[in-house]
Amino acid sequence: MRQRLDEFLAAQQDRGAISADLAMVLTQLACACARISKIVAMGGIADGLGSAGQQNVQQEEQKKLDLITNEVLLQTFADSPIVAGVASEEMETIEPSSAPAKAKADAYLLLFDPLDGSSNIDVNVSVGTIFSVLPSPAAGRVLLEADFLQPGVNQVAAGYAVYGPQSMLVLTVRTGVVGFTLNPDDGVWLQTHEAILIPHETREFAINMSNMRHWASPVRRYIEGCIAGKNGHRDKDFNMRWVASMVADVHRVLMRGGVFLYPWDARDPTRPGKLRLMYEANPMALLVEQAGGKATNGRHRILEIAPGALHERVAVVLGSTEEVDEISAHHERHVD
Ligand code: P6P
Repeated sequence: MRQRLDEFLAAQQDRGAISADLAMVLTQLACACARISKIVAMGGIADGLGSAGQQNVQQEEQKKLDLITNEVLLQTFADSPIVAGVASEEMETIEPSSAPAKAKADAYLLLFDPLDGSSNIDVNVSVGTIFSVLPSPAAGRVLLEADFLQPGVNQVAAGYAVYGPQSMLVLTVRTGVVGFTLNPDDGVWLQTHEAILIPHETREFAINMSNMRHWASPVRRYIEGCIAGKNGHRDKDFNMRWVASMVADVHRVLMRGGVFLYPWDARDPTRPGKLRLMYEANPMALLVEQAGGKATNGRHRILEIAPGALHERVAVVLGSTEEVDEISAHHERHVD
């Protein structure tokens, strides 16, 4: 009999790995993701496709489903006594809970990208919800945006729901990485993956090759080595994948290994990368490290980056340790 998510969370609570409040937050998150899975699956039937006709704080076109899914998560935690506030890719600033700030110090902060990869939604490619849970430092006082600016090592839980051929919830509470598959008949998340581990070696890289001429030389040299395969210094041939939906690409890395890169590029030299630190890179980096992989910005561990702003971007290199180390070596050899 497969374990349900609530049974997994109760077991983690019994072993002292998580608090009852954190178990409740993750249960509510999973319920919201099950609702989002149904909404996404309806696509054009419920008039959910297409543009919302407005931009988000990133100056990116918002899809209708970006707003719909953001609202599902907002409503879930709007008056939560245990989530002091939330932050979202789709909102300029934080949304404090309407419940009074807990006097005790065990409230949480929730950050999410409600529908990552939404540019794919209109062409029916897998998308997902990415979430990160931090401890709230605002016990008994008004919550501030600065309270969210914590390094990724502070995360007490992180994960994503990927809405693909199956809807899966992949989660860590810092005791390894586990996977649950949604039973669409009853909305129950059943454990289908225990102790997900990323192989240290891989032959598969994921990057948007159309940006090649814009990359810094360490990244270009690394990818040239992969493309050269057995004819070059790597002595093995590589395969390439790029879904252009981070949740789908990272899920593949967690399921079978690989290395995922979204590096800095010269299209906008002032931007360190395209992906956001707080609610894309940090949760994925915790999952990857908990699964035995590595996650850097090309040089430094993502989880140790001190955030300066809620929506700041970062270069991302994550996955099988051998490849992440190879990319770091290229950066060390290249003095900018
Ligand atoms: P590009 C989706 O828009 C996203 O934020 C990530 O999910 C994905 O990895 C990346 O952007 C794709 O970017 O430039 O290849 O379209």
